[in-house]
Amino acid sequence: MALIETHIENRVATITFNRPEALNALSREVIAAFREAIRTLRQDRNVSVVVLTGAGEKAFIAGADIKGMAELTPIQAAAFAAEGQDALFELERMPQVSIAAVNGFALGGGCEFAMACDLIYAADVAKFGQPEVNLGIPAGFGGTQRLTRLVGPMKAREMLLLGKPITAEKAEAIGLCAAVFPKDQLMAQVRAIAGELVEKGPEALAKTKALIREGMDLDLGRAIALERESFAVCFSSPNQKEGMAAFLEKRKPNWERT
Ligand code: DAK
Repeated sequence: MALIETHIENRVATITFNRPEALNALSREVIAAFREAIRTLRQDRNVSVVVLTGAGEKAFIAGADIKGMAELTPIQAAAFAAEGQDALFELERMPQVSIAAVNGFALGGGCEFAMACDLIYAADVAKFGQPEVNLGIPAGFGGTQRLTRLVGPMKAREMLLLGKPITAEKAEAIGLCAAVFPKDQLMAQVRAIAGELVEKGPEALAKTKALIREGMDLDLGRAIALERESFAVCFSSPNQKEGMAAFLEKRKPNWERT
């Protein structure tokens, strides 16, 4: 059975982390298979949205594989952290919009994989957490940085220093996920949201997601300048003409997918 399963339907690719017996923990092999999957998908012009979810009843991803990490040397730990961090940069930089459908535990590396997605939706039973301090290590796949940017330093410190998981409801309240759905409705709701995204202008989506990510690391003046540039570049795209013509002609746009 493959560690990562990819299924494409209606322009939506669903990547399932498929190690339910270990609560989908991230071994080196899983991370390598995941990178391979997103490298293939990023070039697939038939895919507009990428959904990440976990196999089994209990977990999205319960973290990096603790058994695999236990005996790492510092040099191996640096290589492992780099593999995870690079995978998440690649995920963030995909032109397609990514959605984490958090169906259960999203702990440690699992919470970090979700946070590298553009949108996070959670089942009501899901738990989010950065419990690494309980294992004697800090978060290693960008958690100290992405969580702080998403929820602010106080709530991030609470999660990262105390290491206690929070409920999906609390995650929504602090801005760690966009919405919570009953567990049995999560995938249907996420597919409906993905279906809405598929209808939007492709360059507009890619530029909007990149502007939000890149802008967060810039001062406001530079970020606004970047926005101006992207806005102008869109006017060289046939899809800007098509989107506006469709509005004026009261019809649905017929996007060009390149
Ligand atoms: N790794 C490996 N196996 C795991 C696992 C994990 N993260 N989480 C669960 N499993 C395995 C369990 O060992 C168990 O396997 P068997 O004993 O059946 O062989 C199976 O999944 C089912 O788990 P449980 O029996 O424990 O299930 P429960 O429902 O009782 O508990 C739980 C569910 C999620 C509360 C519990 O499994 C748990 O606490 N899991 C560990 C969660 C955790 O601590 N996650 C954070 C992992 S650390 C870095 C790079 C990366 C990172 C840090 C630094 N650098 C290199 C700097 C990232 C770190 C992490 O993500």
